[in-house]
Amino acid sequence: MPLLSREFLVVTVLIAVLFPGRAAANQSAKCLALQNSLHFENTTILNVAYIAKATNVSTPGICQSTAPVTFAPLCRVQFLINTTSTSAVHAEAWLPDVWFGRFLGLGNGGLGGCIDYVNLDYGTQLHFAAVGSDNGHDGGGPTDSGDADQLLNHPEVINDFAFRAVHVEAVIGKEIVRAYYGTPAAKSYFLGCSTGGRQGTQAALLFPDDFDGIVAGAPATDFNHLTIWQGLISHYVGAPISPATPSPKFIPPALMSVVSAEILRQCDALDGVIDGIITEPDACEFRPEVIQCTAGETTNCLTPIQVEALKNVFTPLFGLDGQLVYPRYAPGAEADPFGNIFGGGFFVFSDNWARFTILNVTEFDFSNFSVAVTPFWDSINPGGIATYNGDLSAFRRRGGKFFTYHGQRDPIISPTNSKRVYDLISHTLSLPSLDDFYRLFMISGMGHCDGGVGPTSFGQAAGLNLVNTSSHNALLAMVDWVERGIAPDTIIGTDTNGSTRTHCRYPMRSVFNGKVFVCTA
Ligand SMILES: *[C@@H]1O[C@H](CO)[C@@H](O)[C@H](O)[C@H]1NC(C)=O
Ligand SMILES: *[C@@H]1O[C@H](CO)[C@@H](O)[C@H](O)[C@H]1NC(C)=O
Ligand SMILES: *[C@@H]1O[C@H](CO)[C@@H](O)[C@H](O)[C@H]1NC(C)=O
Ligand SMILES: *[C@@H]1O[C@H](CO)[C@@H](O)[C@H](O)[C@H]1NC(C)=O
Ligand SMILES: *[C@@H]1O[C@H](CO)[C@@H](O)[C@H](O)[C@H]1NC(C)=O
Ligand SMILES: *[C@@H]1O[C@H](CO)[C@@H](O)[C@H](O)[C@H]1NC(C)=O
Ligand SMILES: *[C@@H]1O[C@H](CO)[C@@H](O)[C@H](O)[C@H]1NC(C)=O
Ligand SMILES: *[C@@H]1O[C@H](CO)[C@@H](O)[C@H](O)[C@H]1NC(C)=O
Ligand SMILES: [Ca+2]
Repeated sequence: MPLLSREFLVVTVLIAVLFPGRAAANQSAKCLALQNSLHFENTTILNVAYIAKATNVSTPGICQSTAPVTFAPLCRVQFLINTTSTSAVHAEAWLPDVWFGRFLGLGNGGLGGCIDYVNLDYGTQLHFAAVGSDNGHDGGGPTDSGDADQLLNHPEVINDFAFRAVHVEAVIGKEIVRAYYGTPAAKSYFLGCSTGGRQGTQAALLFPDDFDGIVAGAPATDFNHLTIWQGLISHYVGAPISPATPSPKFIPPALMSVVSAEILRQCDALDGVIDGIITEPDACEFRPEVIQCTAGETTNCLTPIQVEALKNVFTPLFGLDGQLVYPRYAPGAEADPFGNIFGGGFFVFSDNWARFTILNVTEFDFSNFSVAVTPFWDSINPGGIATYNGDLSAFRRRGGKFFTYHGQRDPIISPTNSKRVYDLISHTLSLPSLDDFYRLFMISGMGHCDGGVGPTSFGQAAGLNLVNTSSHNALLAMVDWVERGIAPDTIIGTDTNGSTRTHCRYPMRSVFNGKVFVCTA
């Protein structure tokens, strides 16, 4: 089978270049014809529009009101898949005129709920036919929890969220691509982070044929345990509080900055460079006692209760049976503002997941929340959300490739958990190294999915410092791996000022050689 439909590609590009007006007119008519020509079971074509030039299009639902389309011309198909009589997935396919024969499925974030318009645009910029869905319910902007109340007493909506939306997005999305271009996509890819990283992992486990290459960042794997842990992290520091009666465990933001400065003082230099980046937080044994208040001291220091709270934060979470529930919080990550897990309230995703899918109630008092809930949560495991299973054998057997990455300064999902998942797969498959199909890149300094400190942009999503080479771009690296058998040994991150750093794949370590960081076994 040819890797790409090169003749098709060349013809399309030539027509576009030589006869832009004429090609556009034809392409537009061809696009609009999809409104009546597409017929798939349980699927309604809601709207079809040809977007001739860079523009802002309006979006349905409550997620965003407009989305930029910088890489036009493309054909936009909005559709609805009724997955059961009580659940439905809204989705969009963006089909660029200049198509390189590749399909791209996109993931979601948090407990949402939002079509990933930003990466629909990104995918089409790189000439993929890109498809995104709302994960089965509408909601989940950057500041809310994903309108997770739509999950309450709707087990089929939970199933869409936990495993089904990305699958139907791939199945129907590929059919739309085939119908529009007259040829199926030669290769299919997935791109997502956080919940999207979990969705990519779930796809590899449950639907190994859906994607040839999966780019899954900061995966929210072992989801129930993650959610218990996040709730407890917020609880350790004093949730819930009221402004009138703050918990004595609470660490106000100004004091938290003192904690972060002390963490850097104790651990920044461990990697040989004082640069605000703790290359390997697993090597940092932070001792909060060092800044405990001495007699008469009242400012910029911790009470014994606050010291205890921080010790809990930076200790792995064990269940009442002594088994590890979830790894510890990464020292240094508390400085990243994303998610505000130390804000004093019970962490919003934990609150919503508990109420709307585990307890099935609208109100709940989390004052006494504890790790003792773990067996009960495990027994419910809504929609099979856990996504903690090392058996990727079917995905590996069919030649699938998996690129995963995790910020070492991730403030809401422990980067150590991605190592734990790597080790789980390695044990389950009896493979000491997963290099032939699964590579995990630990990104020093990076927060949740992107940002943080230092060179942390490597094409993992739109809106970053995009460099269009596979050495610097995770999605293009994946294309090289799937289509040319060239696996990424490292991924090079770029900073806003253009400086770069080579990031290493686990279990290699990032070591300073006196001049730059290099990867060593
Ligand atoms: C599309 O192209 C064909 C062949 O080049 C031409 O005959 C036809 O008129 C074009 N259609 C439109 C709508 O421009
Ligand atoms: C899209 O909207 C943004 C923000 O309002 C604006 O800066 C940009 O110019 C718009 N782009 C186009 C192509 O209209
Ligand atoms: C499909 O889902 C939509 C949105 O939830 C709903 O309005 C419609 O009635 C559903 N159609 C069927 C046939 O169930
Ligand atoms: C269509 O939906 C029904 C349930 O509403 C389901 O049984 C059937 O398998 C679906 N068809 C496809 C092709 O997914
Ligand atoms: C990256 O590639 C895309 C698609 O070819 C192109 O539109 C974009 O300008 C390129 N960006 C850079 C920074 O080279
Ligand atoms: C909540 O509903 C789920 C089914 O969606 C059920 O398995 C679970 O036991 C319920 N929780 C409680 C506390 O009853
Ligand atoms: C939490 O535990 C305390 C001490 O056992 C008890 O007094 C209180 O009522 C509990 N609160 C809730 C909401 O269960
Ligand atoms: C970019 O910024 C970093 C951090 O501020 C600094 O260490 C580095 O020297 C800068 N690089 C360039 C090329 O300006
Ligand atoms: Ca350092």
